Amino acid sequence: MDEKRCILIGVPVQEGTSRLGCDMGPSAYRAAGLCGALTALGLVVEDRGNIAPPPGEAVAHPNPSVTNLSDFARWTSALSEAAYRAGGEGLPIFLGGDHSLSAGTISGMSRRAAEEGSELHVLWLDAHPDLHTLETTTSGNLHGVPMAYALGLKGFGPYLPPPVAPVKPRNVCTIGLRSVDPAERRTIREAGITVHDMRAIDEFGIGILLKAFLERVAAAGGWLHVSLDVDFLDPGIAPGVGTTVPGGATFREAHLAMEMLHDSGLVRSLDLVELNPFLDERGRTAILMTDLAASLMGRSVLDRPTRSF
Ligand code: Z70
Ligand code: MN
Ligand code: MN
Ligand code: MN
Repeated sequence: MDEKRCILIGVPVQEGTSRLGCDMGPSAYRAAGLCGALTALGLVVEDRGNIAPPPGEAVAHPNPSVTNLSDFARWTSALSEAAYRAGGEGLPIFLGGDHSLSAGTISGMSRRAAEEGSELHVLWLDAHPDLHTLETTTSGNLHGVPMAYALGLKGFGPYLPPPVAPVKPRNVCTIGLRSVDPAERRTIREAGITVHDMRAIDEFGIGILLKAFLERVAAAGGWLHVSLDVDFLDPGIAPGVGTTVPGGATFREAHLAMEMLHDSGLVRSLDLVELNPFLDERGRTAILMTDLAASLMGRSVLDRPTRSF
């Protein structure tokens, strides 16, 4: 893998949500200048444009709430393949699109890591754990299921093939949780993933929590995938998202996390998800997410441009 090569892949999926607008996410990142911000860091940036799933027929599920299952299955297989390929060529950044895309990106990156003799670790930055299965979801919005799929949990067959290399629960750390459904609570307990909710951030500080996880990834010689949901951030600074949950991460907490991720040298892939430009205010959420991605890729306070809205 070329360490300095960054591959942008637009993923205009919105079928995992009940609000329209996430399909404009990839355009908003491009308009916010993501490509130029990364190039300015000395990275070789290749924008592969947007990907599309193959066509297919609607599929019904015994759980009547489940919506757009066929879209989810087709996006997942297309993205899994795209991530597997790009993960062997550079550092892919997936420009969402709603969080359902992570079922594909994580399973593809996990397969790539396994093939190269490593284990994929996942840092999940989100207000939600997205740990529903097709059987437990009550909203039926499939952006609520990708982490469960990537873990290889039961409850997706026979509609999706299981991931080639399911992510091990001990390799997953979620930070920022503040909206968890009862079925997800059971899964967290039974599967044993690491969970740092907002209370833990307040009590210990995000730096301490993240440092402990990064040390574990490094000790395991692991690959790290970061999945950044806009709603990880406080809605006061990031209004451009369909599911705002009060009490999110601050500007400083989020930037610190990105800077520590950069300094760790462990990150192999990144999802930017749930940006809804239709709900944004003069592009400020797209710009903030772009700045966070640039921090993760190495921009430091000494070369951060001053931006005005
Ligand atoms: C809820 C559900 C969700 C993202 C909202 C919310 C899921 N647990 N995920 N926003 N990214 O509908 O299943
Ligand atoms: Mn999410
Ligand atoms: Mn969320
Ligand atoms: Mn740095």
